[in-house]
Amino acid sequence: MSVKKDKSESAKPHLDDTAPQGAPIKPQKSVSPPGAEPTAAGSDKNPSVTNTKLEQLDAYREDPENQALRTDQGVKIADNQNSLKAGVRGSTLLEDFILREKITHFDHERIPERIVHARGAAAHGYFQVYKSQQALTKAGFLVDPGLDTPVFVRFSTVQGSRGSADSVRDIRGFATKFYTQEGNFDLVGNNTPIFFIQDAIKFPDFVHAVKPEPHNEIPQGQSAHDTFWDYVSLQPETMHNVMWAMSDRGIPRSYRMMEGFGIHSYKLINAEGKSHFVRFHWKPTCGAASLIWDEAQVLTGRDPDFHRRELWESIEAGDYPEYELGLQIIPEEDEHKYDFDILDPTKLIPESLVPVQIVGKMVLDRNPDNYFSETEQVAFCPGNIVPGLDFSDDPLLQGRLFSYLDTQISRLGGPNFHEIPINKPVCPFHNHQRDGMHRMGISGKANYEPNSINNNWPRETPPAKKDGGFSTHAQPLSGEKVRVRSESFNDYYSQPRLFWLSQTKTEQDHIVGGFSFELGKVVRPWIRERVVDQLTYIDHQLAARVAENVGLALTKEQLAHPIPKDVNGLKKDAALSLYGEKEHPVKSRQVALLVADGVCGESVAKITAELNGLGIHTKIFAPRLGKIKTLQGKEVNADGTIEGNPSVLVDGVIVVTGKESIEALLKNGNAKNYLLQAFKHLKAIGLQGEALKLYQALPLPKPDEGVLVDDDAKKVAEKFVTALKKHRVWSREAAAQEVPA
Ligand code: HDE
Repeated sequence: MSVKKDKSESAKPHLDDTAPQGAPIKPQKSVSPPGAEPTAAGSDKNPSVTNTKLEQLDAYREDPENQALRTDQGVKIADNQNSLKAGVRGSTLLEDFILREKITHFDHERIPERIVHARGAAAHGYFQVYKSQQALTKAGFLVDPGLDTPVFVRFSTVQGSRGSADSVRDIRGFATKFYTQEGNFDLVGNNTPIFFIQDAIKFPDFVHAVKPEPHNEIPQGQSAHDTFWDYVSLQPETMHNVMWAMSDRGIPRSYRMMEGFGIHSYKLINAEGKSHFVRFHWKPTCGAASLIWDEAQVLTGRDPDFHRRELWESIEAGDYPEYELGLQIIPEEDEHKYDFDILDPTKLIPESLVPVQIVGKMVLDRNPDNYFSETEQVAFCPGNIVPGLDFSDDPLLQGRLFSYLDTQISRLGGPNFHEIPINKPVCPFHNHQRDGMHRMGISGKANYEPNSINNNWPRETPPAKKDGGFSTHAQPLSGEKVRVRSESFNDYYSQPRLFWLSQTKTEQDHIVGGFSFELGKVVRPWIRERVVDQLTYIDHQLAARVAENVGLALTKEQLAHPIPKDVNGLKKDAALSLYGEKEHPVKSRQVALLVADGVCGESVAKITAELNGLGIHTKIFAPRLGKIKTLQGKEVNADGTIEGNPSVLVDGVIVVTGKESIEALLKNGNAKNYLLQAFKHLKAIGLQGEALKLYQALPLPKPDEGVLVDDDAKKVAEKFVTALKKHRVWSREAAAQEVPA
């Protein structure tokens, strides 16, 4: 782990205004537009961004420059084009060791994909605590603000295979490996604060139900099918997480605009041995935001790598994704204070009951060099913790402690996967585990303990306030050995109702839409009926609206189902809503400028400067690539074609004035479709001067509050930014339904 040396004022950057005063956080490097240059491996593109983990990986990086092509045994190869044959047109000889080695290796290139979370993308970075949390924990990475702890973070979808699309409706994984000085800590979370089931023994059932159906392996990357909804309707504990999945949380705008949650209650243990329960949160500094459902579906075809690409390109551009670590702390004596059980992973702890304390920041500042070596081979295990942390008795977490280590053994081919470079701790590790497939380390003479032939090395370290051995928190236990579910886990509906009531009207509409779409794909009518029945226990209006959309009506008995009680007196919790009245940060948003020959170049420059000044990325798209002639007789460079960069890839669009340019765009179907889709997906549309004509030529309603019209370039940009801060033009939703894009 590297120790930050520069604590000077200049190390405190303007971009870190979210950090408390005095927090020593690294400055970001200057930003260039994402995707502006060819992409490259992280070490080529960002060699100056490094940390102890990346330095450790340097030892394994291969550099083939000026090197001869050789076999795996080091023999130089003279001909890599032709196999060895018996005569010029004869059969291939078994003797050809070069061919056999090459083909054999190729034949074994694939490893099993992850059973869940197979599709993912990852990045390197670092974590720094703002202020010592020593009152709560002795874990060094949470105590010493002078340390930047290397991290590797993998984001994922759950249901789809490795090649599935990014923008599907699904839960997202958010797994962080902290390479601390005291060993690896893996915080393997999701983008929702709760899970579908309460007990690990149900996980295989749940996953079988959500994965593609067994007979035809349909559908890919979606829960919209019979077996998922059959299971959900029969297992009401799933309803809370299902509500989140059907909401906009199920279709995040990007990984950098997504919250992360450790879900389970863990424990923090301080140097005096005192324990507090904790729930971990990641809060993105860009704010959390989502896609629109139609947009998400279009994106699966237009750019299946949408989230992966955005993550990669932002890091290359130097616009690093950042997340603050938040803790919800529950003193041990408050364990039973709530209407729900804090050991139940289907329950969140409302932030208005236990506020999230922001304690540090994680910055993702370097891309991997090799997808397979790093992103695919990284092995997260919730069982990887360090002194100062401990597990709770959450029965889902307890099962996970077993499952992850176990799954890596078949996925990565043996018990030595911790020796794969990406998985290795950055601190030394020695023990008496020996042999097994793919053993890399060359171990010393004694392979047992105690021993006298090597002076009993490596030796145990007793627990200590600092740098001690791991000791499990001494938790008093009582009770009988039983196979039961605690009664305190029984309320399945109060929290889904709290979630529902905390949403804006727009968000509620989207939840109704989510359920209706998915149930619309369910073929067996009794499954649809049972899901609607479940919803009546959460909220009658929600159930009635979904019922209507799937051709059902609520019965008298269903309308008599009791309304669940408030959660600790709470009817709403603002933190559960993505949108509310919140203003969204505009930094890192992507905006398209549509141009053609004859565009006003001065306007392009002014709009670009205005937006870039706020950290917004702009791209110029035209009917063709190359230099576009401006009104002023100069040229602007097109970053891409309108056809190849449709509006679903950006957060908003500005059409720049210029008589000839607009006339050309009026003849361009892709440009017209750009505005139609931007309108349909509730995006801000800037129309400068002549550009209004393009809008007026389309079957669109009169400009609304999200269609910003002005002759002046600077003014149109300013108005546009005001609309962008709302993320979407929510007031347009009804009108957008009628747009046939
Ligand atoms: Fe996982 N989960 N899970 N899970 N999970 C896996 O481990 C499992 C659960 C999560 O980017 C697998 O290495 C069981 C909750 C993420 O590599 C597997 C149970 C949460 C990732 C597995 C759960 C998660 C996984 C598949 C119930 C959120 C991807 C491959 C007891 C807190 C990590 C692998 C990555 C991956 C098992 C429940 C999140 C099969 C048995 C709850 C983010 O071991």
